[in-house]
Amino acid sequence: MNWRGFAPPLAFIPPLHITIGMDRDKLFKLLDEFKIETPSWGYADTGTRFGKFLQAAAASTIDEKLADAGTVNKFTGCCPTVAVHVLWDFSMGVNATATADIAKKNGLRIGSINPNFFQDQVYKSGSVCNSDESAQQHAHRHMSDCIAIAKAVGSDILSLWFADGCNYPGQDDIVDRKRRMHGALRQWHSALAPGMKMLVEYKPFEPAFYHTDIADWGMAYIYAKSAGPKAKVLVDTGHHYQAQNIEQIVAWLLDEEMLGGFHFNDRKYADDDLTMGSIDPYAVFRIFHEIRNAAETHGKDVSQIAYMIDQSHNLKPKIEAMIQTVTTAQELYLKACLVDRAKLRDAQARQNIVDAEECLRSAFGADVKPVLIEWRKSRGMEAKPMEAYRASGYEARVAKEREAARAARGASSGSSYA
Ligand SMILES: [Mn+2]
Repeated sequence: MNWRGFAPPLAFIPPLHITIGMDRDKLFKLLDEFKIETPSWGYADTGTRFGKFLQAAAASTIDEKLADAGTVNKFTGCCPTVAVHVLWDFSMGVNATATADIAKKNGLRIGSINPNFFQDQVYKSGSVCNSDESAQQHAHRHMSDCIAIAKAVGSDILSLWFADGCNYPGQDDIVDRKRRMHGALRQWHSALAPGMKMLVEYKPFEPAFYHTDIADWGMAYIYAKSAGPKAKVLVDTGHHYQAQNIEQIVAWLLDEEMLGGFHFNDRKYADDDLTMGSIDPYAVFRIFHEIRNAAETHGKDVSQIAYMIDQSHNLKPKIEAMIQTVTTAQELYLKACLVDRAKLRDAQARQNIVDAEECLRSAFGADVKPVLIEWRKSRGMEAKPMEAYRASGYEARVAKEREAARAARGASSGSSYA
């Protein structure tokens, strides 16, 4: 018998509170509250600027994307909302509430509304930062549509990312562009419905390769702060330079009460859109640790943080990749919940660096899979989401249906940002 075949008799398995040193009900409650939004574009065929590899089971229509998102939620139990990209998911003039109804039929709600300020020809020199007023007006009209859609589908988050920037020194005046962005964000903030919030995402480069108008968290913070109290910063984990200490940014934003949410993904080189935790899971753990630390040590309200996935699974099967991401997020979050904060504070007070670091390392090294299995069973879910999804035969079934539907439409692929 090898170790993989070894299983101790049931009676010898110690109770959870002994194995993990924390109250089971508290952990289960933390898991209940940990919701992750999946993106509609993560279910469609996407690719790089070099090419796109099509998958038979990929979703093309918003109905198909919502069916896929509903499937991920069914097997993971923690993805009740779906982010939408307005021009990819809604036709202007089409009743948005019909889309909300389809979401509901799939056990979901429409989550964050993501405007598209980058694909129309008019945006060649940017959207609201563009010196050409017709481009600015085009962006303003699009934003009005987005706010109307948000109201119609009952969404409370507008998630803003801009491709605005310059490719060459001297191309435009950096300060003029900053002021244009300030003006647009203030104007939109005042148009938000009560209870709605506006998240401002940053990215250092791409598609602009000289300067980006919201290049880092400091700029996003300044823009959000000046727009008003409903504006917060969105941290996309892939939108940082190499070696950037992301958890420090998160800790600062939490302490300043300016952290709005996350776009989860991993990266090796730039904005690679890889699966969360595939390159550096300890970095994700450290981010979650700062969030739990803000809540438990510093008394901050972290309940309103929007956890969202922003990944392009252009080689992996899309639903499997999403389930893999969600369960990875749950595992890393749970590990961060296990950090013994009293012990950590004590080690910090004694200035015992090794003891302090070990508080993090031992939590990161804990095997939390049994806890997740027990939590899922207690909530009436499948113990192992990936296995259960594969056994369901969903992918093969929709691949057949969607190939036929595409052939009938005369289309070879669906929406994409590639
Ligand atoms: Mn993003």
